[in-house]
Amino acid sequence: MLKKTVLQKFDKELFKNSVIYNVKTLYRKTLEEATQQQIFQAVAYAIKDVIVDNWMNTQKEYAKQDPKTVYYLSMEFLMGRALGNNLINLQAYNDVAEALEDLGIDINLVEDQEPDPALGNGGLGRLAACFLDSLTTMGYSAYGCGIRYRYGMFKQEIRDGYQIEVPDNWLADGNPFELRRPEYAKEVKFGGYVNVYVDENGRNNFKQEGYQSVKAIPYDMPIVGYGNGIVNTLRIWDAEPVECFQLESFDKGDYQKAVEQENLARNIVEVLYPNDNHYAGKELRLKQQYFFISASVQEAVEKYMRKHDDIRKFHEKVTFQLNDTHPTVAIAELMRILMDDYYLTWDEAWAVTTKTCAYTNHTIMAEALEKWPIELFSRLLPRIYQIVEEINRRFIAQVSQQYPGDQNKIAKMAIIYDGQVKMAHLAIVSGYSVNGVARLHTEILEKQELRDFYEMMPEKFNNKTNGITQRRFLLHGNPLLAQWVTDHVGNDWITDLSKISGLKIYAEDEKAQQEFMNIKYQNKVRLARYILEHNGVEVDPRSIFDVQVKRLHEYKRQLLNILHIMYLYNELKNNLQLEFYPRTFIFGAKAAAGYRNAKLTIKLINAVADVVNNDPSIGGKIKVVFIEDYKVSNAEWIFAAADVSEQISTASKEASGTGNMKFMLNGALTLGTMDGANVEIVEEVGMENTFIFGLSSDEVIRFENYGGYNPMDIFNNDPDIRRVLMQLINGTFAPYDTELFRPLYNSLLNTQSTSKADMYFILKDFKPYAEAQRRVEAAYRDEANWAKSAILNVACSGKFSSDRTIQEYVDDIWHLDKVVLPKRVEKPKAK
Ligand code: T68
Repeated sequence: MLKKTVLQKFDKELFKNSVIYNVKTLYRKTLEEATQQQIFQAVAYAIKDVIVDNWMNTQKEYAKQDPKTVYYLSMEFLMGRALGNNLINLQAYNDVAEALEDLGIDINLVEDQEPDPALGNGGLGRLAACFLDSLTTMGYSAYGCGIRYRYGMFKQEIRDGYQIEVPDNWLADGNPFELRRPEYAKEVKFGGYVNVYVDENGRNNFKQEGYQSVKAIPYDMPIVGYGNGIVNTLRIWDAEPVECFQLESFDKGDYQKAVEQENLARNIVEVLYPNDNHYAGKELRLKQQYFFISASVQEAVEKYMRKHDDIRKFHEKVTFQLNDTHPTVAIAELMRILMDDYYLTWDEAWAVTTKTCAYTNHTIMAEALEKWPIELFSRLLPRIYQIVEEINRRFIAQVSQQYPGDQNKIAKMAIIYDGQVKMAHLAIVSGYSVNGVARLHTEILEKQELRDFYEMMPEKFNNKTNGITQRRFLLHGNPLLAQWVTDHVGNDWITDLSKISGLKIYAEDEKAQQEFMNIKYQNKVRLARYILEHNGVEVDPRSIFDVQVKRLHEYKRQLLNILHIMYLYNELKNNLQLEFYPRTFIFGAKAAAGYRNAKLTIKLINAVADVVNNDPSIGGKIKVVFIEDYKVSNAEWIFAAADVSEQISTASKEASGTGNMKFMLNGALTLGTMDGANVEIVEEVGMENTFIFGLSSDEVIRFENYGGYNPMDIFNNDPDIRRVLMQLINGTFAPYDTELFRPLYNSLLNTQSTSKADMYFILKDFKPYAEAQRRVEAAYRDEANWAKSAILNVACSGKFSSDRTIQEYVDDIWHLDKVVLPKRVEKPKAK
């Protein structure tokens, strides 16, 4: 057991004493007197103590071995709770559970006390968290760099069927795992103007003057590798006012400025923007971006220079991965530091920058593309804007040379055009790698969305299909199935998910099938209990659990799902004797606060739930549940309990999806379109173990290019669909306000001022979806065959580990060195 040699042995008695001691010194209480929250804090500090030793040791080793380091720059890290995950990765979960039991404490209750850090919206933020787990487990030197938002993603409450956003004060009780590092504070400058001075060497020196500044203070969170003693760092920046202005100095005219700076600092990290796949163009958002990027890039350069003397070789030891365009100002910030602080020439700085920065694209949705108005960008970041202008000028010269006389190329490709700064163009032109997040998505980027760039610089483009960490989403989230997998194939899958393919030989084994279905049943019971406690709805764990959990967005088509439920309900009401396998439809989704149709869809789901769940005539055959406040911690339980995984986005719109992989790993069968990573899931597990339906991405794109289709034809010719649509506006589900759902009806049938009717092809895909749902029901009736498919899904999920994804990033893009810690020699204890 190599693992035991690098880890300090878990000492149960020591741990128990440490918890008791922490409760005493933190709260002046005994264990019996302490609240649950206080016990959580005491346990977390006891664990942190162990982690910090490994953390120091890792960083010492990095200093010695000097490996190349990736800085994963991201506005979002959707970490989820740390305690359980840290225990899993320390391989101490069971030991700690036992030790706590000795003290009369239930580890589940302790875990449940931790606020769920939600510094992200959805897939993009959670991907960043999975990547940190994989990087660390695989022994790569990495920093996550982000923002310590005071308020993360809002908490969702459902009142009268509507979503209410409640602020998420996740730091209210303090965060036991973080460390404040004021010694690494950085100054970040906004506004003012740029002056040029010629220095004694005849060089132009650019100086930003008349600016406001903010102090960035880093907070470090440990990222624990699985069983290898390695601990990387998530560094999130808090903002504080700079101290140099005293309020007494107002008589010097600085008072106003001091107050403004104070407000700037207060506002900048206040809250995460709760929009996914949508760009709102808010000034404060650009401030957030530059704030954390400037601080992170400054620190990366300083750290490098503490050990090296030639900044021209920066890219040999450091790489920046830009998680979408949100951190793209890093390009200009690095150029600025190299030229203004280290006196590199433009060409020298450009040579370093273009070998340091790499960009990941996460969406082709037009409304998500970041385009900042020049006026705003140049006012807020005057020096950065100058640099972007120069990058643009040189790039346009290059385009003109390659495509002489082609003004259209310039119009399409310029970084600055039409009064806007296009961040994706800046990232592509200045980076050494551009990647999509699933094969289909990368193909669409190359052939459609970024075609001009792909033609000009094909060598930069590559695919990195997303992945998820099996440590959180199976080992921690589904302990029963994890143990069952280990019993059958050993435990290597924990760090090498390809090993899970060993399960294939059990797919047709009757005993294995029964054990699998029994575990699924127990997980459904666990979720049913959660639903009863949190929603007051009773659901039958013997029914099919059909689940769609993800952000609410029109392209993800929760509306298709609920319209189909309305249709099923009509079918049942028409014929109460209908053969119908009981089904529980489970939804979980947050809608961006200002997204009208998304919020109305939540109301519709709850309105349908109200009617269907309370109609005794259908004998409980359909239940509809909307799980409030979908987040990482309840997600783990939901995946574990799912039979059917709804992945029904309009083909071409979902870049990858990662929930689809979490369901698969937990043995749910995918009901989906050929979109994003679904394509690769089907390729791994076989069409026959999934339920695929609907338009292909090529068909969708063809319709889009030729002006869409006419949903009225479907409305007129299909009485089932017509009935469902009429129920949106005749009060069936809103008798008190028949007009309530009119906007949804209109989005499907009427061309809106800004969009086409049924932009997401819901009516076009409706009948194929209903047909696929019939296949699901038929398949579930054959329990042995269902179990076989479910086991095969688990067995074929190996590709979707983020360990595989990270290894591809390392091999093709980052070229990091693998770090192995020297084995610790355990001193023999004196008798
Ligand atoms: C998601 N994007 C993709 N964006 O939609 C999903 N956007 O297909 C993919 O699997 C995932 O990224 C990981 O690659 C997002 O989650 C956002 O959350 C977001 C946030 C801010 C602004 C724009």
